[in-house]
Amino acid sequence: MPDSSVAEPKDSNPALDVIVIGAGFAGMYALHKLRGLGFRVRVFEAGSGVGGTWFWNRYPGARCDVESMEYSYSFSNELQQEWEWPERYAAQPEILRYAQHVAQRFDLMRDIQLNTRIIASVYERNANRWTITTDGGTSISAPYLIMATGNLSTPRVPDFKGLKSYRGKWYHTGYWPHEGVDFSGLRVAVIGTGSSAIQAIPIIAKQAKHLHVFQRTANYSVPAHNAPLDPDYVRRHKAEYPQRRRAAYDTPFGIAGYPPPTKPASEAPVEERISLYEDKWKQGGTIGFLYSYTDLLTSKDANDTAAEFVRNKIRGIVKDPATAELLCPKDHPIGTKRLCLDMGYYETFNRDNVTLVDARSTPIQVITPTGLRTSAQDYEFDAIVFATGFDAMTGALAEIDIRVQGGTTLREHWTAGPRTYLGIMVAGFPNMFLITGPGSPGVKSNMVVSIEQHTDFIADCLAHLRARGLGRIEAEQCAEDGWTEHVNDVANATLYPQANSWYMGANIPGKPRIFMPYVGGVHNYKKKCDAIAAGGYEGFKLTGADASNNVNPSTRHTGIATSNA
Ligand code: N01
Repeated sequence: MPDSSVAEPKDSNPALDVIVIGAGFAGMYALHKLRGLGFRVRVFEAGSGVGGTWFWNRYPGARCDVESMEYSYSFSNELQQEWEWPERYAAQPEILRYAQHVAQRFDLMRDIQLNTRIIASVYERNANRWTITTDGGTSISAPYLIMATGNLSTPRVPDFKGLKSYRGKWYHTGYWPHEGVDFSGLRVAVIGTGSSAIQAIPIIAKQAKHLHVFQRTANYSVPAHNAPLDPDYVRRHKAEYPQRRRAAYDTPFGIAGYPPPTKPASEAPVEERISLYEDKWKQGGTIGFLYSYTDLLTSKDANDTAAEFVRNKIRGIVKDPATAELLCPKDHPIGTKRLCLDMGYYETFNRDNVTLVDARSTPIQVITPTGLRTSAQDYEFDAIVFATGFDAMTGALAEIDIRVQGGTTLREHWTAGPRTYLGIMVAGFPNMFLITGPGSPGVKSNMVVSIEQHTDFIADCLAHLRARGLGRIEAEQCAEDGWTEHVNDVANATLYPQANSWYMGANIPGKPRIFMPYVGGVHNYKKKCDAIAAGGYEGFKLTGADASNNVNPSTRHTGIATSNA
């Protein structure tokens, strides 16, 4: 638990160069990378262990939708050669085990403080330092602050009336009990049909006496066809790792090995299209499916061909025609909400103990002591699972009172929606970096690839400042304005804004509707970042060391030290 015995704020570790908030994949790599460059770094993590998303999301069936050979760090060839992924798509316990292994292998834990939630961070311009405050009242300061707080780390339970009165057990998928939950013999409700629900429902259905699924918006899902990894495939993949990792940066999603589409759907005859979609369905996976044609995410007509293919699959799998039709998504183009990946989701609705409830036409009105009431009827449940998502991308940052002393707060700066330069810095907030922040391709890419690329950019930038005796970097307002406009322009040229997705902030009442991720692709984004760095950090203002910010002088002017990877 956080140290609540400390009454007065005090600086418990004055000799730091960089504070990192969050010990998920981003915070762990930031620590490793910056430590390798000689920076003195400390990471603060709210959870009692490392792993971020994979520490918290322990719901049944939790699994990554990027193949495990790709969803892994590339910074250490030894690590990627040694680690054995058992399955095509790794399950949460396996990914958590990997995160713990990385923490141990690279001796990270000595600089990670667990069980410590950061509630405030304040930048003092004269001192050129960020001071963070923990929920135990301790203050720590350093010249640089890195927010590795994650994009899907603020679970959201809708503001249902009556929840406090509920006498059964309730859970949120993003905040799952470590000891697991046994639903055997219970009457269970799952509310929501996003990626989390679609993974959890088939498993919960096998345990529960009866499962009711409350669906407000039907979602598209493609099969994972998960299976144990073939040792020959793994051997070949590992032999090609260096080329594959490089190639990932030349792709829109940061994942190599999927041949990019070469023609628009409009140019393909109907039979050819169906045959290609059929092949992709048989192969499984979301990237392959969306990579069928060049225009699936830019042309509604093209998109309709893929959407109708999936709807026909649902109609073929689900035996009851009314249930099948209710499961067919019709209100948004396929891929504009995160395309889901499942293991027997639609098939689950053929079970006698599973009922689909239309929470759009008969909305949930209140949680009762014994269950819930919709506009149509009362239901009784022993357990309710909220698979209702997250305050995505900005939620974790908004929970911290981030401000510049005598100036504005981040919440104020983002009143009309998040604005960043490259998703990495915010104008008016010097020396504070975001890893995969809004305006970056992060959530629209293989997260681990984007995390490594962002962290490398930030680390190079800090080494650049140090080598020149500089102490402060801030994004210029015009650079932030230009980038934010570019992010919007790129999104508006696609179908993405047509969905009420968390990418748009649409799942949180009152949240500004602005498309938050950069969908120009990892390839274009990385080229832009590389050019900016090579040009001396265009769009950033780098200023002098008069701030005397105490960046570890032993490594000053030495350039980039060798990493111990
Ligand atoms: O959350 P979501 P999630 N009454 O926001 C419904 C990543 N992820 O946790 O669409 C009734 O997608 C809501 O309905 P609607 C992935 O990026 C990855 O599932 O707003 N229903 C929706 O159906 C993913 O996109 C993996 O109409 C209500 C659901 O709750 C992201 O996390 C696995 C409601 C929320 O879906 C979030 O996924 C899991 C209400 N009042 C997650 N309020 C993999 O790697 C909300 N809903 C595979």
